[in-house]
Amino acid sequence: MRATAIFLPMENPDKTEKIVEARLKLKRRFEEQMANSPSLADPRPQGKGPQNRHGMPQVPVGQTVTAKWPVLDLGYHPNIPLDRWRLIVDGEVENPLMLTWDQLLALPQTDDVSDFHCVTTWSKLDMAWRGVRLIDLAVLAQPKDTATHLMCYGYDTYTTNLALEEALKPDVLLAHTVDGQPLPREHGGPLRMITPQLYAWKGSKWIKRIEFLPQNRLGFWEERGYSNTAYPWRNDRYS
Ligand SMILES: Nc1nc2c(c(=O)[nH]1)N[C@H]1C(S)=C(S)[C@@H](COP(=O)(O)O)O[C@H]1N2
Ligand SMILES: [Mo]
Repeated sequence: MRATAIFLPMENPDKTEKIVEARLKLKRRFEEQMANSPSLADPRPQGKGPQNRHGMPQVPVGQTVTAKWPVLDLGYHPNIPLDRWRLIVDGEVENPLMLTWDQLLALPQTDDVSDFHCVTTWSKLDMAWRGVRLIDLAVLAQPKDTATHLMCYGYDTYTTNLALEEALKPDVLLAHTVDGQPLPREHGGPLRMITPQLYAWKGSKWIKRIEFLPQNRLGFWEERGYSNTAYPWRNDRYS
């Protein structure tokens, strides 16, 4: 992997303006697709319970609410000391990035409460996350117009793919804190992605690299028969 120079917008006011422009452009490009996506606009979403903040039934079809937080992964929990931790953003972008932990924490931080739906049928509601919105990082890397998807890589060799209209939603976070505590290692700490509007396997624990792609490519579970799209309110588990 190439190690590339990174600039952070707060270090350079000229570039800040460019970033603001890039953010608007990116938002506009996916706005319509996002608004019409199944987890926001399905006319017949499947599930039960009161509505979630997007008007979907709180508990998607086939899911059971759990108070516990099960651990699900490939069985290897990488240990990444913060001084050696790096996050790479590359691929179909104008400005590839490699961030240190301090640089990640210097980016705008977002708090959000969202639900977590695991394809193995448990859902954990109202999880309080803190981290960096993926879109806030994406605008710094400036995805090219040809970018359509992402591949996310974990330090444990996991991969998972996402369409950009899902990945750039405002509730998709690179989270380092949950319920006010540092994200535990077994849940993907120091940093993981969360995708509240898709099944949770789309959020890589121990995230290490985000590669923008000019076309879709399948990740670890997607290659093994899991759905490409993973919409919880459509019972969209397998392909
Ligand atoms: N790096 C990595 N991320 C991963 C996985 C994995 O094996 N490795 N498993 C996925 C699956 S299948 C699920 S359900 C969630 C589980 O997250 P949790 O263990 O924090 O509940 O993480 C997802 N992200
Ligand atoms: Mo899973």
